[in-house]
Amino acid sequence: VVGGALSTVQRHPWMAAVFTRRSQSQTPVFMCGGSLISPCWVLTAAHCFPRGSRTNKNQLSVFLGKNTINETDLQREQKFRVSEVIIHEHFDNTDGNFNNDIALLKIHSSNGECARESRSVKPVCIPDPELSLDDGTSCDVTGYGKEREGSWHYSRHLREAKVDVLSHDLCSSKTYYGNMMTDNMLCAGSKDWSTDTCKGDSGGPLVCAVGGRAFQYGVVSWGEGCSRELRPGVYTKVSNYYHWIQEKTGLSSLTAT
Ligand code: 4AZ
Repeated sequence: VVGGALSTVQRHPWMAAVFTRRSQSQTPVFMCGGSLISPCWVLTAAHCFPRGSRTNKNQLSVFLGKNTINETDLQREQKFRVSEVIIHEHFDNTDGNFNNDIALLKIHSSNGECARESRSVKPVCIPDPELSLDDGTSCDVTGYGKEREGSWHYSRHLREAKVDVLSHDLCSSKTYYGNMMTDNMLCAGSKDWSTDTCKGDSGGPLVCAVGGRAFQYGVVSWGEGCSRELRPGVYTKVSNYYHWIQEKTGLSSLTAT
């Protein structure tokens, strides 16, 4: 996250951190963000799992309640294995096309349980296609990604920033992203281009308050650089996938909070 502030999982208790290890013996390395949408399911980005290489579910682990990437906080953290990786069947980024950049992870702990709700762990609501979002709405992005485009490393701590949702017409205008924007994407930035998501934030949530509840409207997907003028962050438009999420998870209600 660029231009944001230090955050905590207590403020964003749906925040998930996805790790992978290249071989059985190696220690897990941070890979992507994600969000808890029900006790057993984490939403993330499809492009986090390039061509099967990191799709091996046995190599993945998911942490909830994590404030700092390289530290373990036994008080707050919950650690999970992944029993299913569901990548959207129409995700295909062979030519840098990020349409349908969405994936689901089914999680279970070493004793077979799903997430336990606490002050640091709580699912976010998913908006149904009817719950539209007004252009200009201010939303929160959170992640453990880079704090500047040119940074050599990710942030060690969870960070947050505010971004405004921009109209689809503006995002798909020639001076912005033109036809790279599909109807399954939304873009968001700040008026002075000072805040944005960045490398390492992928898969994490863009969350907007509607009627006093936190709804996840976006999954961090792509953008040209970070915090560049006329180059807002692009997010998978989660409400378009409400029925897909229902179908894949078997959950009837996605408004748990
Ligand atoms: C990335 O490479 C990435 N500024 C994520 C978000 C954005 C750009 C790049 C948006 O994962």
